[in-house]
Amino acid sequence: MESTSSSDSDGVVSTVDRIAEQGRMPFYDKASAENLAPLWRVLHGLVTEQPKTNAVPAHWSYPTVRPYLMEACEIISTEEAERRVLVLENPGLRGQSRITQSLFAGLQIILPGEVAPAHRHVASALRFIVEGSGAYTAVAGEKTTMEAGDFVITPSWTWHDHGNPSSEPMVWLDGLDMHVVNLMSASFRESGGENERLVTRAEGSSYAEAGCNLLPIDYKPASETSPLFSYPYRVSREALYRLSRSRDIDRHHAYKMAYINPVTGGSAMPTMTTQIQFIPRGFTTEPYRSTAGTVFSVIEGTGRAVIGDAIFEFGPKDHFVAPSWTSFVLSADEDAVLFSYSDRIIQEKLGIFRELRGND
Ligand code: 1HN
Repeated sequence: MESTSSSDSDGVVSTVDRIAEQGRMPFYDKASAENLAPLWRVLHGLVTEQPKTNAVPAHWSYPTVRPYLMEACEIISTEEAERRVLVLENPGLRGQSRITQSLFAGLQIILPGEVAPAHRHVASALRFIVEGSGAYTAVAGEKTTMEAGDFVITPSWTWHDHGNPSSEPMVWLDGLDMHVVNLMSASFRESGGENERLVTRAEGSSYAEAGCNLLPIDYKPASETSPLFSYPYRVSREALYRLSRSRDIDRHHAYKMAYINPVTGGSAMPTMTTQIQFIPRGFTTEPYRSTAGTVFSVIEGTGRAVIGDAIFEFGPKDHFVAPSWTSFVLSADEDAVLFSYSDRIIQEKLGIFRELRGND
């Protein structure tokens, strides 16, 4: 083998290799002083044979998490926190605010009467509503009132604030792509004042313009992100149940649909793939893995997620994560509906997405 690596395929460094490497140390030291480093010492760690990630399968049960959200409300206001969010930290990536290598996930709670001030950032955000109804988010001057199961988008660099005029706390999952933005050192953020909170369009304007398979004849997209910034649960749920009556079940995904941008037919968001699936009671999917680590939010039902070596019993409002290239199966004890998001769309645009159905 004409490998330049100093270890064999089992990572065992031979005595001969070690002595040779000792002899090269003066060169390494000299080169280092000129900001030069030998690739051959790091090559196989940089270009791995298979996807490698420190992210591990993980599960956040809502009955465990909810008291922490409530306690967070006692120790800090939304005003002081700006956004009162508990980050879902992958246990293999602690301290990095990552649920996978590329994705952020957090649970945000907003109490009755609270307002989260306007700001904007290059990072795109998705909200998936976990609990409550009647709070709103305002995006680019248009309010949308949210309820559990709704999927709401904050496109890159749009002003957004949230408020809860209802009488119940509201909790949602925040998914953001800021680790991708930061990878490319492309982040900007601004805080807003009163002007940025002004509502300039009637609630429902976006839906009227783009939500009915019709578009105004002079329609010009503002960005690559879907102009529909709210996808109500009652619509998505109905679509899933209708699909389950019109199609054969998919062995690996049961009934799964992607949220789309109605203008392009492509992904609703340019940086995060967002999907919803229905797994009928008693069904178990066959093993599946992809290079897109995926975050799941359980809307309805109970069941089991086997992700790599981990087994999670899930119920409504739970969250779990399947890291890149880790095989998983999902089973439902009761009819289950799951929302999920990943960086798949970025990988597809770069031509690097891979998936595997079944075990190898
Ligand atoms: C953010 O702006 C929101 O606008 C939520 O509600 C979560 C996490 C990290 C960075 C910005 C929001 C966020 C966030």
